[in-house]
Amino acid sequence: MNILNKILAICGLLMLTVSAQAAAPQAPAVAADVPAVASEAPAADSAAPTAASDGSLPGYTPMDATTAEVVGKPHDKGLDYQQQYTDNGQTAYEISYWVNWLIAAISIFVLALLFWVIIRFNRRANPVPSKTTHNTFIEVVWTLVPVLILLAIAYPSLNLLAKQFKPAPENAVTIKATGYQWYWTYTYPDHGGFEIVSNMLKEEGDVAKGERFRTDADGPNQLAVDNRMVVPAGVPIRFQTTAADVIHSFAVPSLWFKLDSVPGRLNEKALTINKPGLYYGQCSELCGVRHGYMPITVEALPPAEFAAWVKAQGGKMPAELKAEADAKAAADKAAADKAAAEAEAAKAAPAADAAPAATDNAEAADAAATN
Ligand SMILES: [Cu+2]
Repeated sequence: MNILNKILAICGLLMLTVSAQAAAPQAPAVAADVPAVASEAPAADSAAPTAASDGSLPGYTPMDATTAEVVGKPHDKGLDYQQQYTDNGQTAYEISYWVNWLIAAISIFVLALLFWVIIRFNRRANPVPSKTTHNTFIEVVWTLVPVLILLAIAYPSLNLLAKQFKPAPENAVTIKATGYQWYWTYTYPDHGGFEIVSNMLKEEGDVAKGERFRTDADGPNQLAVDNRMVVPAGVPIRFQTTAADVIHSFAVPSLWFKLDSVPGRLNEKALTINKPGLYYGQCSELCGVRHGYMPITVEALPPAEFAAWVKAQGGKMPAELKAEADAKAAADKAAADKAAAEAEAAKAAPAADAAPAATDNAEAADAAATN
């Protein structure tokens, strides 16, 4: 990244810092007073197989953050946007850079004009000013050029907007994130509907003896979680989010999105993650005292490994579920056919049925009389 982009990034950063300080000066102190236990959710779904202390399950080992492709964690001298791992993110990243360049060029041009006017046309240098009030050529230019510039920005922007609103294809994998005060749960409706509860991992000194704490393999401090949102890479995902209590916001900058999680609403977004890896994010809507302690870890796995993880969680792949549903439908149909055939047979021989029914009625009358 060159000097100009760095300057722009520093200005942006300064503005952000100022507004963040104004908005939440006390946040960490308040959060530290609150007993951490209050936010704890049950560690895992009861239907899922029991996880080992490092979160591993039979058939699945969590991706190691010290060796895997890791995005979204802070690093030294990081000023740029996070690297992008979706097609839309990549496009948006490029548009942003292009527009930043354009803004810089226009600013420099206007500044140069100002200096030129100050130096060339001050009272001393230009004692007799021109009385010119109109110049058709210049007026046409300063109207047309801005229009062309705006069109050049609008076309790719609207194109990107349209792509971002494009719904997920029919065969996309549905994953639903629900925000709670203060953790996330991830549900997999296409894979049997199991649910993962995801809490931030605490540091070694902050947990009771025997409790799981964060290691470098889990990820950075305050970003690592006990159970990650595992997704397939290179496959379209229909990501949905909602909340159970207050408004949260699911944000993963390296996947170029932030989607509000609103109680009673289901917000949806289509995305395809281009590469396996670990993607970190955080809740991005002030949602209470522990708002800063509900991070997001997305683990994108190659589809075969994702299938193994689903199995390890006690879930089933859509093809398996479909085969089961088909088999059940076939069995139900066979049973219904059999019942219909029996009814048909009964209708054909009504005398045979009538006799036992009469006996039953006689027995019932006898019983009533005795009582
Ligand atoms: Cu939140």
